[in-house]
Amino acid sequence: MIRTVPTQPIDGQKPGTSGLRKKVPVFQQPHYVENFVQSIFDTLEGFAGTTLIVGGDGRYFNREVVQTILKMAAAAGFGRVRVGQGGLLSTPAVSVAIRKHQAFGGIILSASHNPGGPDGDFGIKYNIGNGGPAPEKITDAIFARTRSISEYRIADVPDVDIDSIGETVLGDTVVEIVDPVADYAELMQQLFDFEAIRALFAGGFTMRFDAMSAVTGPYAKRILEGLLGAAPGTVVNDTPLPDFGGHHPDPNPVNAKDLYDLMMGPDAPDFGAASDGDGDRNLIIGRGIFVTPSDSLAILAAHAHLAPGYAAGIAGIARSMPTSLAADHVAKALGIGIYETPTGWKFFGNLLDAGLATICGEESAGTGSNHIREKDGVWAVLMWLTLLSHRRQPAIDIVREHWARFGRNYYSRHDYEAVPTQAANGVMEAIRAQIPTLPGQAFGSLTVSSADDFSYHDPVDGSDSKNQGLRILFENGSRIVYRLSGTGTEGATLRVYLERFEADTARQDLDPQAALAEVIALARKLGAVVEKTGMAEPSVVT
Ligand code: G16
Repeated sequence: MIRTVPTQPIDGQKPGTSGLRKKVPVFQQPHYVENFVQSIFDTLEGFAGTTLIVGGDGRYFNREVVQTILKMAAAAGFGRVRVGQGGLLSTPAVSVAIRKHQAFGGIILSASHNPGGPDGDFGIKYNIGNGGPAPEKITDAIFARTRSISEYRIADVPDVDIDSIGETVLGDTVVEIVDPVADYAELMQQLFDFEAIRALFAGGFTMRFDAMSAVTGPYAKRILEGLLGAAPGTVVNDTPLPDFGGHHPDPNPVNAKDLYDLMMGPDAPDFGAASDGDGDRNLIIGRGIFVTPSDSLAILAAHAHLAPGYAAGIAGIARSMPTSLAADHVAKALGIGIYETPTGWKFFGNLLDAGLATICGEESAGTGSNHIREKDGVWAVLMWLTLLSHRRQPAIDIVREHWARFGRNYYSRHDYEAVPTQAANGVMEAIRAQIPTLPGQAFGSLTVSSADDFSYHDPVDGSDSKNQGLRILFENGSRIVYRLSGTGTEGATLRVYLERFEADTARQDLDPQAALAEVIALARKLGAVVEKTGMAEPSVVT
């Protein structure tokens, strides 16, 4: 009943920042999915008879690929495969399940915040036994295998009914269709004081959670409206759709514009939040204030002890290099470690496993902790609700008090999307060439204190990651970072990260773009961004 199918290597199956991401039609080519999945299995050792977790964000092609993986996992000799009902599992829920059920690993089908549908994006990620994304040495090995693969193995069996909870036997493998929310909701109840949050809602606190027609709908509905008593209708766009209802499920003020406009308007509820395609990102908006992911990380780290799961305090904070320095001020005040890693959640895994960091975050709307090994959108919302239930203050006051105590790191990211790869590389090369001569130079009020091509030495396993972004630091605490995205699927995306520190409370309420104007102008000039990309303005400003 197991069929061995001859195949040939297919070009370009190199995992990026977060798994293999391509357009749907690329994944639909004959053998494309099978080659990649077999390459994952060929790279792993010692999984015979163990458990594999499988699920995705429900995007177009999710259901078909789940079936392929089930048949290939059976052929490969896994003992049990746990699949979310309907093929759904959020990325954090996969991480929870791997850890809770001591699974060998998990496969997540998602292209995260990228649009879905027949012409949209699809993706496959492999997570290891600690619940986190496979580290580079594994993704490199998977890629190497895709270049030499000559056959794959698949069980010749009918499709499994993935919509009904229960077990099916495929040869020696048990396929178990499970409630996608149960394990996740159970863990959240261990970490947070649900009674306290329930009391907040019972007191008339109002909220909108926009699930963006993606995977967090069922999670948010069950937890917020079901377990915490938020008013019915609090969770909107709560049904995961294959094309996300035509939305771009990237929770930022641009793509979650309805939520943003509501929160800035006269009828705003007390609190607003959104999550992305696969449920690992978060957007936090108070009435009248968008909280940048970098500020959110700093604020949550400063208050984590309020949640029962973190009552003993936190060991350290880790942030990706382009994330603002706001968290560093908190770490300093708390006397705990701060770790600066390359972009990519996988770099936090070792720090969390070793107990060096407890809370992690990224400017790209990711926040999380040692409860799993992924960033976690609903977790971030529950952290904020914990804080709001204790402080009983509007979010905007909490943010302003934070700035008054620690200073404000004005922050913005300018994305130049779908730029020809050569042009994007041209900007990077232009900056790289200037790095040796920049320190000491003054540009208006900005004097360069240092500039480098960021590289990371992992303090736990000793590995080194080079070329992780170009950074220019200024004497007044301002910073410019240039990086090429590792998650785009069209041309290149140039990201320019802009930051300025403001300690004076009288000047902490400016519009960020105005506050950053000098830094923005210099960043464009140094990289000759307009000339090289041909774009007068960035495509997305957040
Ligand atoms: C992924 C990674 C994140 C990273 C983000 C943006 O998030 O897991 O660590 O910050 O991509 O990466 P880039 O700047 O290279 O596009 P997700 O939510 O897409 O899995």
